[in-house]
Amino acid sequence: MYQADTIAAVATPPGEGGVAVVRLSGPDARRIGSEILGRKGDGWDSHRLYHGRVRDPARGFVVDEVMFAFLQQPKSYTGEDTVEIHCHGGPYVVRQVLGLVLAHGARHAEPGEFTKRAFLNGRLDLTQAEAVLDLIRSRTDKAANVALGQMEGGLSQEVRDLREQLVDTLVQVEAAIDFPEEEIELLQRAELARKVAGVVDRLSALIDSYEWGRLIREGVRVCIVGRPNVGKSSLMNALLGVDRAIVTDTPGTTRDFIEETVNLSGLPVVLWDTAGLREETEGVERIGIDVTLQRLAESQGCLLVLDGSSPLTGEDRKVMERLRGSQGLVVINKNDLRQRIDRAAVAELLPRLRQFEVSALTEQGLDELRTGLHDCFLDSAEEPEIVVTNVRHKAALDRARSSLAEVHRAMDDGLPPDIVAVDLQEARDSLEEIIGTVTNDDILDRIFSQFCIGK
Ligand SMILES: Nc1nc2c(ncn2[C@@H]2O[C@H](COP(=O)(O)OP(=O)(O)OP(=O)(O)O)[C@@H](O)[C@H]2O)c(=O)[nH]1
Ligand SMILES: [Mg+2]
Repeated sequence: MYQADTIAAVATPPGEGGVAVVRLSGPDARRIGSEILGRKGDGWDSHRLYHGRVRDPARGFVVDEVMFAFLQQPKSYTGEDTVEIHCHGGPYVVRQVLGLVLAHGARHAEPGEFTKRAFLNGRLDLTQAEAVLDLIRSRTDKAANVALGQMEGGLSQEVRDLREQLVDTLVQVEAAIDFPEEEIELLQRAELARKVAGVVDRLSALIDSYEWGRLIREGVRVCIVGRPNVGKSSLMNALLGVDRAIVTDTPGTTRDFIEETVNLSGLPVVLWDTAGLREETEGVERIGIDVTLQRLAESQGCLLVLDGSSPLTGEDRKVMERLRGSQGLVVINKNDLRQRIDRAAVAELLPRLRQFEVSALTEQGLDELRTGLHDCFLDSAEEPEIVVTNVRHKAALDRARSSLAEVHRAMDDGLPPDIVAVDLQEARDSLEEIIGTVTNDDILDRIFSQFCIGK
């Protein structure tokens, strides 16, 4: 499948450190190791750490005093004979050791080539190999947990299960092709349709988890909007727990937008405080309002702030008209004062947005608002059991689901079994692409080139 030569690279990051690891993998790993370590490699126990000296046999001097291990195939990361040399972590030493290894016949590894070999040797499937990269790149607990779950095979197992089900179904459909006189019976059709629907449900859960994962990684952008002086900046400060935005009783205080992130039960929310919206203003305030409108267009949701102590104004209504069709919440602020707002009128103008009564001043109602905001974007607080984070997986799952929609249509229309079979095969192929049972070199190159050298 690939050229079984011996590759080598430095597995640790560049620069100075306590230890650096030079790793070799392939059929000559043991020979090269024993040549530069000046020892007979035949007697090495696998998975044992030895003490030794790396020598340059040509020049006859010691390059470094090291620890090294021999990992006999197939019980190594790559599934091949592997030698790991732990040398002192200075650039000069590392260069010397790697230089010797290469001079003795190893080839310098390409980015991700060790992991690629692990995949090609069946040590990992494709989703697990990709999870290695995700784990290396993780920046938060949640991201690391998701990557670990995928590395341990959570996603692969689910995809394999679904594939099995499709293969079972395919067997039945193909039997109907081979024995046309026994066309798929009506009863059997219903049974097949039920099975396909079950697979579609589970595919949909995986596809939905992608959105969840994306939200957890990237957060949502929420724009705080409203007419001047309703308390947008006060609300921003209250949600952040610090006085970040300037608050005064002069309408038109906020001119530029302010961005800060709050963490709502694991959901990062990027809040934008903006200039109050009103018509017929000029100068700096007008520019601020234009910025608000632009931010509003770029946000994924809004917090519309209204002043509960005042009846709705024409300006409030204009803002509400802009928000028709937006996702978000209505915040009726200043509920520490006597309330004069007509909530029913607000509900009539923005029926889809839930209303929350708060006081940015006394912080009353803020916890409910936080929960409401969280639920508005992550309707179930439940973390999906398996989270799809990779866009390649998501695309393949989407393709599998559309093929199954075709299967349904074909069965409903009573089309012949060979047509049903083609769509089922397509769905199966899409699932196999995810785990890498069928794949092509382009995809592999694209995946593994994202890795660092030495992994
Ligand atoms: N009583 C009371 N006053 C509040 C509350 N929230 C804000 N205010 C007051 O309302 C005034 C305006 O508050 P801001 O937060 O600056 O209002 P804004 O919507 O950001 O105003 P612009 O930036 O001008 O659009 C200030 O005097 C605040 O102290 C509240 O919950 N209760
Ligand atoms: Mg303000």
